[in-house]
Amino acid sequence: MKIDKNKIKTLNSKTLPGHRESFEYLSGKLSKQGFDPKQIIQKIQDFQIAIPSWALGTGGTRFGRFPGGGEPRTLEEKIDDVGLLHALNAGSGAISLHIPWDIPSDIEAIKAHAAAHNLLFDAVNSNTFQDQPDQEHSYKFGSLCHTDPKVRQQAVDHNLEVVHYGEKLGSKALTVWLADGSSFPGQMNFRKALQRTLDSLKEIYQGMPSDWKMFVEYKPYEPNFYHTVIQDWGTSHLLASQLGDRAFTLVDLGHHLPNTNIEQIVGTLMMQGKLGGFHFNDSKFGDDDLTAGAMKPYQLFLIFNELVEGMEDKNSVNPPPAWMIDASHNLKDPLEDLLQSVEAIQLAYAQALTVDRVALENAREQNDAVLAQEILQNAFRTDLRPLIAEARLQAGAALEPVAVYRDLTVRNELVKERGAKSLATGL
Ligand code: PSV
Ligand code: MN
Repeated sequence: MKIDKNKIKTLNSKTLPGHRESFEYLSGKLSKQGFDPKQIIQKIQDFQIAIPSWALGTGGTRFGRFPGGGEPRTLEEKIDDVGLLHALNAGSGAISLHIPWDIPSDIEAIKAHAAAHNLLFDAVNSNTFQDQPDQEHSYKFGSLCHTDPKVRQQAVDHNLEVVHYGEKLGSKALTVWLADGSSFPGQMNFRKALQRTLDSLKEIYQGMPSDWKMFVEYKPYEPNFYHTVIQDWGTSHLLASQLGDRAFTLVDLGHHLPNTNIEQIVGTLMMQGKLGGFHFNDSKFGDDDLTAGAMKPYQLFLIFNELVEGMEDKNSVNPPPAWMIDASHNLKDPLEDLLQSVEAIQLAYAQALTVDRVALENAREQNDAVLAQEILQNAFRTDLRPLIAEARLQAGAALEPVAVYRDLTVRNELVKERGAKSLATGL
C-alpha cells in the first residue's frame, strides 16, 4: 500500500486554518527570542530517524504476543510500511535491517523498492543472540566471547556476512549488540570473555570496508542476568577505542539501570568523539521498549540538549550520530507507535534547538543554578508542536500523522492486503 499525497493534502486542509494560527503565534514568539524558525524547520526536516525492520510487527513479551493483523510478511512489505511512515511524517527516511531476518533475495529489486519510497538503508544489525535452524554451533553460551573458537568464528563470519549484504544495499555501518554474558556467578571468566570479544570484534572490524563504521551497543542485563560482557558505555568505549577510529559506542536509551544519567553519558562520549549511534525508546523499569517520550519526556529533552550542544559545537570531534528507533511494544498498532516516537524525538530535538545556549553557559559560569533551570525549562515548556507540524506540511506530509493514518484506515487496508494473521519477524 502507498499513500496518495493528494489524500494527505485534502485531510490537511481540515486542520490547516487552526495550524496557521498557532504556527504564526509561535514563529513570532521564537523570532522575538532571537531564533530563526525557518532554520529550525530546516534542521527538523534534515533530521531523519531510521526505523528498525523488527519494530513493524507487534512486539511481544516473554509471556505472549498479540498481533494486530496486517503485519509485513516480507522485506518488501517492511519497506512499504516504513514508506507509509515517511509519507506521513517526512522524518523516517531510512530502514535498519536485521540479518538473518531480512536477507534480501534480489538486491537490485530491494534497492529500487526502497528508492521508490525515498528510503535509505541505515546501519545493518547482526544477530548472534538466537540460533538459526541451519546453524552448526549454538550461541547458548555466547557468541563472540564463546570459549570454543569454532563458535567465535561462526559469529565473526555471520557479522561479515551482514556487512556484505549491507554493502550491497548502500549501508555504511554495522551495529553489534551481543547477548553474551552469564546468568550465574562463577559461570564465566570476565577477563577472558571480554578479551575474546575484543579479539573477535577486531576480526570483524578489519573485515569491514574502509568507509564503514562499527557501533558497539551495550546493555546491563537481559537475556543474561548476572553479567553481560558489554554491560555499559565504559566497556563499549573501551572496546571502540581499542578497535580504531571507525568504531563507536551506541547508546540505546533502554539499556541503563534505573536513574542512570544518560545525558551525562552522551556528553562524555561526544567529548571523546565516540558517540556513533542512538536507539530511541522509553522505559519505566528496564528495556521496556515503550514509545519514545511516553514516560520521561524531560529526560529525552535533556539528552537532546547534550546532543545539540555537541552537534552545534564547531570544535566537536564527534561525527554526526546515526539515529534509530528501537521500540516495539505489545499494545499499540506498531505504525501508530512509531509515528508517536518520531514526533516525540523531533519535539525534543526542536526544544533543544531553542535553548538559549549563550545565556545557559553564562548562568553555568556564574554558578546560577536557578537561572540555568529557568532557561532549560523555558525551552522545554514552550509548545513547539506547530513547528514540527509546519516542517511536515512544507515537506508534503501530514499535519497530524496519527489522525491521517486513522482517517485513511491504513491498518484495515493492510489487514485486507496481508491478512489478519500475518506475522512479522522480530522480537
Ligand atoms: C537489544 O535489546 C536491542 O536493543 C539491540 O539493538 C538489538 O539489535 C535489538 O534490540 C533488536 O533485537
Ligand atoms: Mn537497541
